[in-house]
Amino acid sequence: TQGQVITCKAAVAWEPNKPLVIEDVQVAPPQAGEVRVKILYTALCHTDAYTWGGKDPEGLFPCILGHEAAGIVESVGEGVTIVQPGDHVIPCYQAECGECKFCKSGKTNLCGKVRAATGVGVMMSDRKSRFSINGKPIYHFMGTSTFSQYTVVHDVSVAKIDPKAPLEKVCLLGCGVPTGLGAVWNTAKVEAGSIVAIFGLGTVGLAVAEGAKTAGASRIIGIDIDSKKFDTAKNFGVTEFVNPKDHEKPIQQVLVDLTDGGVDYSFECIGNVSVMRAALECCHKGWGTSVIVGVAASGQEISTRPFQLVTGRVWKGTAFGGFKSRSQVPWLVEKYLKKEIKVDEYITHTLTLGEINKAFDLMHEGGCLRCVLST
Ligand code: NAD
Ligand code: AHE
Ligand code: ZN
Ligand code: ZN
Repeated sequence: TQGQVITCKAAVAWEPNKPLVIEDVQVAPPQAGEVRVKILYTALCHTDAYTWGGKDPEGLFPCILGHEAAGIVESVGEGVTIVQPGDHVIPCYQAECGECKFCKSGKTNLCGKVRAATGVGVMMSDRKSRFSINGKPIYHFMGTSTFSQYTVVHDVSVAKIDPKAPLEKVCLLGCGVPTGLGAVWNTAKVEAGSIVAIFGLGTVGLAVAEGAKTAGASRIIGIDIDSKKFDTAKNFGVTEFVNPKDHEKPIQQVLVDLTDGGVDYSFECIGNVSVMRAALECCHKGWGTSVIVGVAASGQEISTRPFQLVTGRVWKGTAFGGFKSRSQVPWLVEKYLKKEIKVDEYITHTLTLGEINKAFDLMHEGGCLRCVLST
């Protein structure tokens, strides 16, 4: 198949909110600096639902969504040395080139090399898509487009992993789990003994709990409007549960009262701007730090009284938990193989690519964390 167009099945999002359609899609060969990957397993993340729902200013249609996956390199374009056919890989929506201003700064995991193209659904070299249906281009998404049996990614957007790792599990290390763990370890740098509050107990929030537990947090308070979330959350390290619906007072006040003045660290893992405000305002005066992890809809803005920051609270955000993708995803895979981090526990459902619309429906049900699709 090397050098040839591959026709395969992919789930195409033709329009926002319209069911995805499994189509025969032509996937062009990888050009210089590109890699064609046979995707074997892909999970759904809330961000896919967000873009599909028309809430993403970068969402273009028709497109192939998906960004939490694992597969095997099928072929590589000219000049690619990072991987070779047969390598087991995890596509990385946050690239790592090692050479750009961002990568060299040592201050961020963001990479600037291909971001201009991945934000507009095309490849960097010619600003074109490698996906088409009978000649009509279909946009890429997040530089990954994993809801397809084959995809083309930039070589800086692919992490080579240990072939011993089960791809049907480690596909989760493409987004949600690292995001939560890294929000704690890299972005907040939570110290032992800290009081932590987590808003939203989906996969990302639970991974924050797991990260906080390993960091030695003394109290891990989980906040969710769905009380059923607490049972599962306990297994990930949440020690106390608060449902805002059980309280008359604003949730930030409830937390301040529970914690003698506020928490040391809070994490917003929902994408709701009023909750982001509450998450900042439940932080302790003088040092409390709040990390925004959730992705808010187009047009939404955050606000608070500046006095909150003047009096020492810190507002931060995180992308992919601050992990440098190509160098650290393989390390996370090793940690999973050594049983130092959970992955299997987040997988509540398994379906096939053909059942993807059912998988989107499941995301709105409280009992679903991650649904892994086999392609
Ligand atoms: P999810 O839908 O599984 O979890 C969200 C949880 O929030 C659910 O348990 C829900 O019951 C709860 N919730 C909703 N409204 C609430 C409210 N008002 N108060 C309290 N709880 C509430 O989603 P997920 O896959 O875990 O993703 C969480 C968020 O993180 C999404 O916005 C996603 O787009 C974002 N995300 C960001 C990054 C990043 O790099 N920054 C990476 C992955 C996901
Ligand atoms: N396209 C949206 C923003 C989406 C967003 O913030 N994405 C997160 C990852 S979510 C993964 O589930 C991220 O890492 N952003 C950094 C980046 O480089 O995209 C918008 O509002 O335009
Ligand atoms: Zn995601
Ligand atoms: Zn870079």
